[in-house]
Amino acid sequence: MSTALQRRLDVASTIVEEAGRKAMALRPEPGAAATAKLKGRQDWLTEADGAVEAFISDALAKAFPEDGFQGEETGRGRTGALRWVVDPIDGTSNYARGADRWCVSLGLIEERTPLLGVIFAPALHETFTARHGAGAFRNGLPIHASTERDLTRAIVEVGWSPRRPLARFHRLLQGVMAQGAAVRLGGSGALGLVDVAVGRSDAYVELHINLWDVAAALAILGEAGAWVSPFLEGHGPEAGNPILAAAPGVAGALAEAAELAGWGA
Ligand code: LIP
Repeated sequence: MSTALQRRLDVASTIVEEAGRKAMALRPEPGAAATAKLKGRQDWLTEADGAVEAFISDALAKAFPEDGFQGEETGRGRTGALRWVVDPIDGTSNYARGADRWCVSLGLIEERTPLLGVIFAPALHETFTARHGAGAFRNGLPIHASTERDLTRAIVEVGWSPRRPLARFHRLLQGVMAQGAAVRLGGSGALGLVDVAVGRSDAYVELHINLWDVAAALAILGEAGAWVSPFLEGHGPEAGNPILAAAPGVAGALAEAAELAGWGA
């Protein structure tokens, strides 16, 4: 299976790199008149979302016709024992304004096991990859979650969306900050999660996130030695779940603070 998986990782990396180039070519200029549309409150859709997802879906259908496919914009297109899951532009609110913090995220899962992930941030010149059992990498170099054990020294990103009540977000933020952590909010869940994998931050927590946002990052986090909440259990694959990814040394204290804030309620 590892040879077949490695071939899938190699092909996926080539497809995502080309997809990233297409997205860069379509990115609005900073300060340009907004051309993006709203799918819902603060939930943006650009021309690139559809074009990039279609490109990735078609390329995977040609390379691995037996595999399933699910995209943020088109849903469950194809079924198969292995399922590719794509967020064509993660961090769309940033992308739509010409900012750099966005990425193309492509993961492969089998039932509830993350098998591989490719996350390409073209404007940041970074590619994150991982294959189950074979390590996690940033631009081809091995990465590992941080060894931080003290939340008063930690950096924690708290993801936000209107998908959960604002009061609960405030409680979560307060719970994390009361532990002494410095808080970030970057607008791309996938990049916030790989920051944990590479050790640039010590945790990412969000009240609700979707499968396409995390499918690639779950494989990368697992291979980078991060602690990750059981996102794929329950209704995670179908309806999303909360997520906490953390350096092992701060995971317990942060999970306790998040629980107290009612993160999983
Ligand atoms: C984003 C997620 C992020 C969430 C944002 C948005 P998108 O995905 O990565 O976790 O907080 O609201 O959902 O919409 O940029 O693909």
